[in-house]
Amino acid sequence: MKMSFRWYGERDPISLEKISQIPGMHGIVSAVYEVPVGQEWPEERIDALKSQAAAHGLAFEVVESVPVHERIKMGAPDADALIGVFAENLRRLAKAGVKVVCYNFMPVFDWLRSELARTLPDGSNALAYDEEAVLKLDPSKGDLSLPGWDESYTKEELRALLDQYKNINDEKLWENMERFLKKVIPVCDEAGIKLAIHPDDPPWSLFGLPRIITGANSYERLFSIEPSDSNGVTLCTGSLGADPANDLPAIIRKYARKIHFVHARNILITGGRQFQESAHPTECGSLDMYAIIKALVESGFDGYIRPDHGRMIWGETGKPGYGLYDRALGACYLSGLWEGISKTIL
Ligand code: DNO
Repeated sequence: MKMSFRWYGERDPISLEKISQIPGMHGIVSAVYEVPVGQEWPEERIDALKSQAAAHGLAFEVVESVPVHERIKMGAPDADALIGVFAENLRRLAKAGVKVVCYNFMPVFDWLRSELARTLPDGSNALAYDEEAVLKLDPSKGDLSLPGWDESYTKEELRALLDQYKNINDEKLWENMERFLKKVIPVCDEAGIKLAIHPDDPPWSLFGLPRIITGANSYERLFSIEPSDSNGVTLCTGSLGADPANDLPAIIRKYARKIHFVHARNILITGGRQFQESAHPTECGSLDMYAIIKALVESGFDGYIRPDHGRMIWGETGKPGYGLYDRALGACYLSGLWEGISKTIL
């Protein structure tokens, strides 16, 4: 297991020095965030990330994310050219020593929450999701401002995009994904990259948009498109776990070979389609983090793992979900679980 930490590049208020001081930290998870989606990443920018990380004793072997252009997801006429750009970025990343590339196939929105800073009884705050509140929002009116997704759309562009998706149902989105995977997985096989799709978050459809990576059934279909292990997943416990039907330890045991990257976070389910992000330990949320880590250890997982979506504690402010303190505590807790479990059972 290689413990990692997301770093948003030079604009990230959390320095590489601070990340390197977290015990047991192997490397960073980053990306060339400043290049617009659909364009090639300059090799100098990739190399710069690598050498910045190395200067702090950190590896740069995981990219999150190479974004998939909406026109690829829509199956537009220029999709093939855009898939070509995606593939070229994979080749360049492989050349710089990157091993795993995370991506997602969620139309328009990435992860979605109704609150970015819900105050918790202990005075900390966390991201929260309440379906009723989300459905009252009208994204085309600019009601939504989320830290996870591309905020560069104007209201008009967003409205046009939502309109274009009106003709795309789950089946069509699967077809477009198939077209994408058939082209990029052979490139991954050749270059030595493991592609790792992030599940939809939350794992169900919203605003009438199709969403297809939601649980074990989606994984069956995904792997049947391209059986190569390069066609793998980012197992995000908090995303899949928001749907109690997803038995995470069972999913891990069944698809271990396909899991290249883990986002290990806990959530507290507060009602039907309602949850808030909690601290990482089992006792703080609804997910059994011990059982999740045990399943990974017992399956021989030796990929990358990172804490995810910390609360804001000790007065910290910053990018919601991506402060230093709670994620650092999470990393230590996960490493502790890992050591305890592996020394007991192996
Ligand atoms: C949220 C993240 C997601 C993730 C992308 C992967 O915190 O887990 O934004 O990076 O969905 O493509």
